[in-house]
Amino acid sequence: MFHALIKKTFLNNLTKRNFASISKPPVKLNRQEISNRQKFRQINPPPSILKEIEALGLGKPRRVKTSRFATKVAIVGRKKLEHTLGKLEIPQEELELPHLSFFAGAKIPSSIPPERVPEVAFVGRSNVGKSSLINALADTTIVRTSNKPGLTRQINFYAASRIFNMIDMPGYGFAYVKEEELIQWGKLIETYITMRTTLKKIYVIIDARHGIKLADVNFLEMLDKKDVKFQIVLTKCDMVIPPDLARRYVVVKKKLNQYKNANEEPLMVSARKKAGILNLRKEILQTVEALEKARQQNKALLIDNGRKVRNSRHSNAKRKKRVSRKM
Ligand SMILES: Nc1nc2c(ncn2[C@@H]2O[C@H](COP(=O)(O)OP(=O)(O)OP(=O)(O)O)[C@@H](O)[C@H]2O)c(=O)[nH]1
Ligand SMILES: [Mg+2]
Repeated sequence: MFHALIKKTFLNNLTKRNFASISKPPVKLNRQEISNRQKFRQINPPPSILKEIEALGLGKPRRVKTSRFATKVAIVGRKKLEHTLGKLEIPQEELELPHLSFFAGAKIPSSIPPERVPEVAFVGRSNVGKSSLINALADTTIVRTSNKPGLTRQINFYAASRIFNMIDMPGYGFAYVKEEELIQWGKLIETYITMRTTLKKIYVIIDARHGIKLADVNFLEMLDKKDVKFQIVLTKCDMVIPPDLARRYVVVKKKLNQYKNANEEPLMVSARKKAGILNLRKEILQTVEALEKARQQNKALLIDNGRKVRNSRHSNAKRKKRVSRKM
């Protein structure tokens, strides 16, 4: 009797739970999600963007199954695309940034260092890849990065050979920090942005997989209010397949129309693959008015390397001659 009662209540609970799960609202949410994705997939990006993505080596290669046990990495339709778009090459200038060194960290507005040279700052949601991008740009590893969000907890100032500064900011929209600390970060970032007269531009880093999120919108609105120029940079582009990356570019570019201080064209990069980095380097050098200096330094470097190569070849030839004479 007791057994039968337990069985009955168990069955009752089971059916109740089943009904509960059937009548749950997430089904509606799912439909919404699907339709958003469908809308995204319906975007037809212009061929010039696809060409740029392919030529810069951005975008995740699709894995194509070749046999039951092996997979071959290939960019699907690459040949077809090459056929329709022509040769996939975009000339890029081989530029290097000056040597980077850390010189100050600020947790409170009073510890922000005095203004000296032009500055560019990197801002974005936590864990989006700001610190990794600075490393890739300056071809260094001095900026600390982590796969856990919330690593950079102060404004870090890096000097690029006393010509300009690169600033690594703490991420916004990070949920696992005490509210007090979040408010403190917010104040710190806002003070720096509004007071700094040497700040030339803010690079707002956006994850190419997710696009512009609510936390980004709030930040961009603040930049517009404070009249600060900014450039959107889509990063982690190695994690999105080329057609979706092109669609993301289209969506982000359209959203930028509503901000008066935004550069019209978003840039696309991958810090991991070092793709699109040369374009961003050029943009930064132009912003801090150091492009000509960098060009001259690069020329000098090229000439130096050329001499070294010629000298070593020369000495190799001499050595060979000496050896053959001895023989
Ligand atoms: N695949 C890929 N991963 C990246 C790229 N850039 C950064 N990452 C990874 O993303 C994670 C976060 O990178 P960080 O540079 O520390 O990000 P952050 O924005 O400085 O993070 P916070 O300082 O916590 O705000 C690390 O695991 C990086 O290796 C990229 O271009 N491609
Ligand atoms: Mg960081």
